[in-house]
Amino acid sequence: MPGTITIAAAQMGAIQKNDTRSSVAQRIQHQIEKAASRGAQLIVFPELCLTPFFPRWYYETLDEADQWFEDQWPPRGLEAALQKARELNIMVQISYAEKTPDQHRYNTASLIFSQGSAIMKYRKIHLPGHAEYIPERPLQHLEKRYFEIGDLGFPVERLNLKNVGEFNIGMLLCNDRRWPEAWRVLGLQEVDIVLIGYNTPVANLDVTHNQPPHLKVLHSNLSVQAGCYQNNCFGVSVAKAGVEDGHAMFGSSIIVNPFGEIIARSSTWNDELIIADCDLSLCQVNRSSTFNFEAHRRPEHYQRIVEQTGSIRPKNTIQA
Ligand code: CDV
Repeated sequence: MPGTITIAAAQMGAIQKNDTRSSVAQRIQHQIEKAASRGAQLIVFPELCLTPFFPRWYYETLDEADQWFEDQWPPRGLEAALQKARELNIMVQISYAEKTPDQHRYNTASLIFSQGSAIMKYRKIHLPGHAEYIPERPLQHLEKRYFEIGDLGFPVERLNLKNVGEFNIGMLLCNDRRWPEAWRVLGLQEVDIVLIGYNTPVANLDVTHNQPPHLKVLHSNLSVQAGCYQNNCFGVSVAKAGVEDGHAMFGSSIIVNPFGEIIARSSTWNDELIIADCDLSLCQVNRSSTFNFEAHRRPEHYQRIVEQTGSIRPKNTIQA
């Protein structure tokens, strides 16, 4: 049975268009040092933590958007921060726009193990928004233009960490957290900790319905709390927050336990560290009772989940 791991969620305030990479790298290094000094063994940064959330801007060609992509490892300017993490023996998850040597572009998260040599990678699967400029939208969300759908599935790796023991870790990125299928694929691999970075605007993306900001936070928390409870895992859900290029993002980073309870939450829209001691033995409680998948799941009745994408209403109407 694994023990307790101390995890830091490093919420980041806005990154503006003109911010230099070295200033962003310094912010990241500062949080790594602070987290390590508070005993954290793992620190998690938000989605696209090296750049502004550039999919809100329309570029006619992909080449023009390439200024926001990383085509090398480690990403430009991060060498010192990652070296510091190695010295401090802390695992780091960063997320960034990735351009591969064969010209594929992904919205990617990488977990760098404490020894610094090995990484685990996830490429975002649920890409929200649209691929073309839509003039009537108050805010563009062009992830479908700039990124391909992740090609790695939802991987879970088994790690062995000194003083903690063996545990299983997986990742999601932003919109993925709203999809129960993504969580369940991780849950079916006995994931103990799910790392999630996000950029979620306060403004409405749906022009047909005006959702008040408090619902945005509710839906974000609801998704992570349900995902953790139903899949017996901790969730570390980390925001890019604050006003970026005039657009507010609601922040509200949280760490959630396997009972669905929020055990740490951010209170600002700035760079802010929240830390929790996560007792991984708690993952076994419902894994061996309410959510013992082997005993209780009925996959023979779940075909629609994998065979169908859109919803289909019943054929016949009953006069009631
Ligand atoms: N970066 C994201 O994936 N953001 C979405 C927005 C578009 C709603 C999210 O689900 O938070």
